[in-house]
Amino acid sequence: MAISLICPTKDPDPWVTALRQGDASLDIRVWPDDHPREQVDFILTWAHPPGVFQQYPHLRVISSMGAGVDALLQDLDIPPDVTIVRVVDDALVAAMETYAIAAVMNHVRRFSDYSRQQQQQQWQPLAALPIQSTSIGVMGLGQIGGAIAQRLVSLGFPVRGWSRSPQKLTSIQSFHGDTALPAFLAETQILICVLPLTPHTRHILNAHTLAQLPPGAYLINIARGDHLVEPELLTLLDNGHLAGACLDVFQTEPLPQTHPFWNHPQITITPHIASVTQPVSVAPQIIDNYHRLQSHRPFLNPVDRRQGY
Ligand code: OXD
Repeated sequence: MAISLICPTKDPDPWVTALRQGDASLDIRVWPDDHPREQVDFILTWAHPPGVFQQYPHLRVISSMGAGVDALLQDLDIPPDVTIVRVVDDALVAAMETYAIAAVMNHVRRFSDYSRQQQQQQWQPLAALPIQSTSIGVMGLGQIGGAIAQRLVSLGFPVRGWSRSPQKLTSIQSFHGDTALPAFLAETQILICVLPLTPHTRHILNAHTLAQLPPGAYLINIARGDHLVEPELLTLLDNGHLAGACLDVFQTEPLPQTHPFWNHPQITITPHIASVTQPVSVAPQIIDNYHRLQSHRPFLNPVDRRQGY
């Protein structure tokens, strides 16, 4: 049986190399090259064209190249008996942590303000936000959100977390469920979104929820563009309720040239780089899952399709 790589927005070569280094006997094919689709039982994918999996009659497992599986779960053509697995990777978590810390520190030490001042050749010291009293709220307390929250605690920030189901994390004030969301937001001065994208969390960052943050709050979104209602963020920035936002993810990527975020003075944009999965780092778990399929053993990191992560 064979593995097919379907990743139209990524270069497949480093993936093929990493997989072959891990197991030289693997039969690896790259979509859309001509290959017998009926021999493929395992697909490794990112940003797949909708409907493409229907070409594979003997498909058994789809592995995401990244932590997020929202694009796969939105594809209603994937038969229910096909298992979806994702990668869980310490390097990926560490990259998300450093991005979150950089975005938080950029805000509390006013680097965006200084960058604006530099353009005006303005020498004007500004007060930094005090770490001990700037409360950070992390939305999503899974592996990534939990690690980010703990790192921010270790830097001295008061940290609170919100998740769908109850989570207990040392030194983090935890909230869960819809009813606790207003209390969580009310005292969050820097909001970091790392939620999985599900029907429940789509558009969770909207005018109603963002207005519940205290005046002068700051938003960091490193989850998915569809968590945020983009025009409503602009309203909250332009009416002065929010101080700014740092966004790594967008409803449309790459961000269209005409998008109003590009020139907004209070928005920092990065091109979906908070974490980029390294093939060599995750190839062993992908190969392991491929062997588990062949030997009918339980998979690593299977996705619960009902929960959405
Ligand atoms: C991921 C991503 O989900 O890169 O891994 O967004």
